[in-house]
Amino acid sequence: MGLNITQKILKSHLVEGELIPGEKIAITIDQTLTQDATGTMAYLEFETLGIDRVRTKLSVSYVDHNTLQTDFMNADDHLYLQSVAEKYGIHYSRPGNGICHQVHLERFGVPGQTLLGSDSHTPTQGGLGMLAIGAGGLDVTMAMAGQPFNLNCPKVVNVVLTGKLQPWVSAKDIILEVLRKLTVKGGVGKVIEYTGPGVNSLSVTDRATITNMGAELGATTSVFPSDKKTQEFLKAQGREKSWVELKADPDATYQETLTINLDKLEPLVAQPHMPDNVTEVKKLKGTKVTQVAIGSCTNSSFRDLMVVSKMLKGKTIKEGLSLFISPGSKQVYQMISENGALTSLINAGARILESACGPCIGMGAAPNSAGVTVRTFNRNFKGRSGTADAGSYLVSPETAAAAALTGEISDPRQVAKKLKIAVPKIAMPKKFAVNDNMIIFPKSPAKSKGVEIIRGPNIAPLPSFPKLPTTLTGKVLLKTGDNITTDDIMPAGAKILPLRSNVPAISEYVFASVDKTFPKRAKETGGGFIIGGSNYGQGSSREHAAIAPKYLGVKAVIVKSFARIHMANLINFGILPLIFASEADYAKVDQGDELEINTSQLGGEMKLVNKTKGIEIPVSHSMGARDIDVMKAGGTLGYATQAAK
Ligand code: MIC
Ligand code: SF4
Repeated sequence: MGLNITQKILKSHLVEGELIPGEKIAITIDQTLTQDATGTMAYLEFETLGIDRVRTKLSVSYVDHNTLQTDFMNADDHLYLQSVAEKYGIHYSRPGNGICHQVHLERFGVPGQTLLGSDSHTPTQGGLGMLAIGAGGLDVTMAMAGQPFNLNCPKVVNVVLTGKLQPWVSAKDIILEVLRKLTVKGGVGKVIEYTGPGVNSLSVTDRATITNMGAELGATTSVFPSDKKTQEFLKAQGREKSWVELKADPDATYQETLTINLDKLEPLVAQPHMPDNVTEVKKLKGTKVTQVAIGSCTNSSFRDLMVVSKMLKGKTIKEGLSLFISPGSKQVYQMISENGALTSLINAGARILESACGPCIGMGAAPNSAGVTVRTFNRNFKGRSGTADAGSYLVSPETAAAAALTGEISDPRQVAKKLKIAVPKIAMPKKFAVNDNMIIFPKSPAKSKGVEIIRGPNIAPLPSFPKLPTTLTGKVLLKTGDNITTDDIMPAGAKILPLRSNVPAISEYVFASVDKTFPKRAKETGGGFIIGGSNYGQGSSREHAAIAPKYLGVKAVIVKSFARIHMANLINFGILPLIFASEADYAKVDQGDELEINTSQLGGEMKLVNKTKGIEIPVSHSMGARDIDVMKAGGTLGYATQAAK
């Protein structure tokens, strides 16, 4: 039987299990990436393993999130990361070099290989035909140590693209349409594979916009074929040797199919506060906008910024709004600077930021109170922009530029007609500006040995956690509804992100935007339980959303369903992830109830005793045999040290 692309890559990397959807499997990992906000913790973990050098084909440590330096903390982290990279044979992409996913696409991604990254948008590399998966820092640490990555064998969804994108409609509109159809839970346990004649008309960076935001579907990853377009891209990056062809066999099968006719697609927008709250841009016409932000790992490629520059050339952005632009990489920045496109942006009134995540993670450029921000980003969760009551609308670069010109949410097709703007035709450059001077390449093992690790005062040692006790008791500290994000559990932003290397300090902000009293209450009662709805922990890969609650004494999280990466993070840090059998059972537990769970029988169904209500509630989990051993050992680090003995 023929194989699809996902099966081909999984098969060539499979070390355990069978390729049957839902089965536990393990695959080898060729490359890893970390970014600074998750990387410090991942390397603190790596240091505890006592290994001399990473055991991957390639590992890269990027600095792109914590670049606003309002005190010593972020700068100290950068030096820590650089020294760790030098010691352990890791490539180091210096601050200013760009956003991890954009730079990785340009300089390192390889079709057919596997990549594990401590960032949920790692699937961006699927645009190159790589099987690229986001994971918690500890999973990436173990991959750097040469361990296989454990996952549930995914179902594969075939998204067939037919037709051709119409003028002023672009790749972002495709993924917004997929989100509208499948929702933020629709991709859980699945890989989204793109096929069909429409693929051919999309460049590698267009494809990367789509695979990037596939993270918002909750998917394991998304992947495109590696074809002539991929070959041209790699050639223009001076990396043609990395190209291999990759396509699904003609008789490949899929568990689900979704067809999208590109001819019919219109400019779309995700409204506050969920990426799947999608409608047509024209329906929101006239909504006043106070900020436009263009950039992020979703839409900051050369093509995207060229489109914006062409639309703004010779014009001024509307009064009453600010336009922020962050180029995705130094390469993009250099190219728009050399060809004059940057000048048009500056002249139009754009506030140009460095090549980094910036406003996407609330690192500066927070909107005004109750502001409306139109962004080319991938997430619009409440408060993520840095302003609790602002509303974020996610759009394509075309729609963002139209908003910057008119001060309102406007359909770029109509704006172009009114302002007589020609359809921007941006050909992929024959040669990109390749200059790796901001990447520090690994030293020889002999030279690495002598490297001293630089540790600033905010870098706190990793707390250690005990083995799982046989009885877990305590109060329900918090009961939440559905779709709780990791931004809700462990917020980011300019104030909290610098504490990522300091677990005791960051734990003071757990659930800060949901219930400020959480940390205090948790500590007073000696920890307890969290009750959640469906898709609990969607969004980021940040393991701090597990470590910090663990530090506060959270023993188990009991929900209707989990998001993949967050559940893995809970297991990694020894928090029991349990699932209610029904909506009715979820209703039987209230905040403040006293609960008890016996953990001596971790196989299959378990009983949750609600002592306050005097009832027993059946709960289950989806941990495999290995996960159970990890859980018993109090988490992955405890498990790894036990296994090494
Ligand atoms: C995000 O977009 O939420 C982040 C910040 O990139 C996170 C990682 C983090 O929290 O450090 C992600 O997507 O995994
Ligand atoms: Fe950075 Fe935003 Fe991309 Fe996360 S989603 S990696 S914060 S640009």
